[in-house]
Amino acid sequence: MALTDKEIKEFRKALDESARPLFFFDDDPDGVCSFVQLYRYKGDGKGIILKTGHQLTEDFVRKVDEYQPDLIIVLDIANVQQEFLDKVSQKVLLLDHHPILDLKKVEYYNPLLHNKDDNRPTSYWAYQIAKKDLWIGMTGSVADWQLTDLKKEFVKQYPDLMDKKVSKPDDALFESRIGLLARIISFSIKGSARDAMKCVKILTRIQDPREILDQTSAQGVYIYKRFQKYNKEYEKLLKSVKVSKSKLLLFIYSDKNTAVTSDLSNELLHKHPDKFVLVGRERNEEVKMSLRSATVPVLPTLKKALKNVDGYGGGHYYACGANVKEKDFDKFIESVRKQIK
Ligand SMILES: [Mn+2]
Repeated sequence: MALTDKEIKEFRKALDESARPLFFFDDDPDGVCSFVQLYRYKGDGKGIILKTGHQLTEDFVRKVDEYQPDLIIVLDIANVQQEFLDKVSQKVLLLDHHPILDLKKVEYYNPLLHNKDDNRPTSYWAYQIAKKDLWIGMTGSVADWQLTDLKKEFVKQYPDLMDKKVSKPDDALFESRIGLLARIISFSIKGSARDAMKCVKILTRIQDPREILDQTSAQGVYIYKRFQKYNKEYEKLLKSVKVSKSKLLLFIYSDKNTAVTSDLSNELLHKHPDKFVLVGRERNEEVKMSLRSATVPVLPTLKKALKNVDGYGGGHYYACGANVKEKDFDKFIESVRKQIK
């Protein structure tokens, strides 16, 4: 069982009844597409993109005090801290699809609470609530490596954006126009939170995906240009990746470049589906990384490798993020290597 009809209606009702909702959302396409759908449905409120490594900490209580919302909605955030919930007086709705957190003082909407195998993306559920912008729900879902049952209606309405024959999520992501849109959104929100929010605001005003894909409106051109700026750098990095015979496809780059570990690891896995992909970015004596595999469960492998090293991480079963101190990085990699043999 997925999120129940009752839950969907309850969420929608809370949004309908709110006069001043404040949204916190993840800085990836799934988070952004979730926010954009709910914001367009409501036509009101304020959004805050979280560039804090997928977590909502008590530091953000300040933002709540500033805006004085009557409802707080948290979207696609893997790590919501209890201290935040304890310090705000408003009702908080958490819509998410990451592993279940043990939290109090929150109304928790997560398909995993009903079915341990249902982790359909947050933007998919936002679509079920808003029922307004199918293309945005689909973009966020494809970005999170899932097609879902939105596909059937989507290929009917937008045959030019995805062929109905596409059956694998990564083919949708890397070989269709809707996937390109997902990657455009991912790149357009790189950089500072301020720059990212500017793009997100523009996204809330786009009526048709082709405005961006074919650059047919000034807003679309703006988003596409932001994408191109980061894409150039990205393509260069992608070309420099060397693939050996090892099961582990390891690629580390320096922080002179933008954070694209998630984007890179996705594309490398699409190109080399038999590999265990680990892409890291060195910064401040830490390696920030994304891990992907189609064959080896990533989350348990990561959890084990994190034992006895200075670091942390988590995510989904086959896609994770982690942070390990440089001094322990070799030890960490050794453990991954041993496990995936
Ligand atoms: Mn997500």
